[in-house]
Amino acid sequence: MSDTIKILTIQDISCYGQCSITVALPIISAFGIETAVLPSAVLSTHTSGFTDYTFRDLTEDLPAIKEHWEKEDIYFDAIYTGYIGSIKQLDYIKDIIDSRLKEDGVVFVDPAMADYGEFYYGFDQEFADKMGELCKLGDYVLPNTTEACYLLHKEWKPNFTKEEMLEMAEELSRFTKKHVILKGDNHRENELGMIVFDKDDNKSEIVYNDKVDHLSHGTGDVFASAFVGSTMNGKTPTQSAKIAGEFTKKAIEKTIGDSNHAYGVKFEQVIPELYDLLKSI
Ligand code: PXL
Repeated sequence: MSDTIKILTIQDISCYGQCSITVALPIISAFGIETAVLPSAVLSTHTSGFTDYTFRDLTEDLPAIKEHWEKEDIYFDAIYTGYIGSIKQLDYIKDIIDSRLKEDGVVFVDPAMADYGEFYYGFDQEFADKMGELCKLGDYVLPNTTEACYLLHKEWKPNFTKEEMLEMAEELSRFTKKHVILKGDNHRENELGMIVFDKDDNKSEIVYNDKVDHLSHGTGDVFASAFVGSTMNGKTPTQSAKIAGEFTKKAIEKTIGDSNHAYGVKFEQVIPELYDLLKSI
């Protein structure tokens, strides 16, 4: 695995709950990649499934951190954004990409703002439209179907046909520079699909992993982190989608049956398998 790549991830710290930075930092590091973090907010827990969580908005820290990095001449090979703490941060993040990404650097945008047909608490259509502007800077954009529908101003439904998924991925091409990875293709009974759309060729491929019948939080972050790690290790988008999908599936499997674990997934227990997974695909 690579030992020279440096990436920055911008998303929240949910102190408890296995999502965002507490997932991205260990997973991307396990791929042999130096991972810097820029927290968009600090919360006591994530916002789904918990109540009365604390929320410290770090919006106004972003420009000062960027300025310090400019003085220190710190640059990144890739920037990966996830859950963002405020609409204003989307402008600050564009400035950080402009200023701190190497010339041939790549941008991953996970528009982490919604799932199962609804916005996470605090997000709305105005935020989604502005998130769409950030997506346009992305080389890889990784929405689930709910986020895709908000980006496209389309009605969400729990099940889309294969043709509808392929059409939606193509429509999302205006929200990426190169690739869309549209998650949540569930038209097959036993397999979960992802549409991997390549804007240059105007072509889609569908990558399938075995379905596991369990709902967990933070799986989008686990998937995106493994996708970033695989891609930065030279894998193609379809290979990275397969690796990230397998990794996420295995993490969910480790979690099933533990009634005290109704938040994130036990991805830590799959990290030892990462090297073999990366080699085998
Ligand atoms: O996993 C997405 C996520 C990230 N961060 C926070 C969240 C959520 C989803 O609910 O609440 C704070």
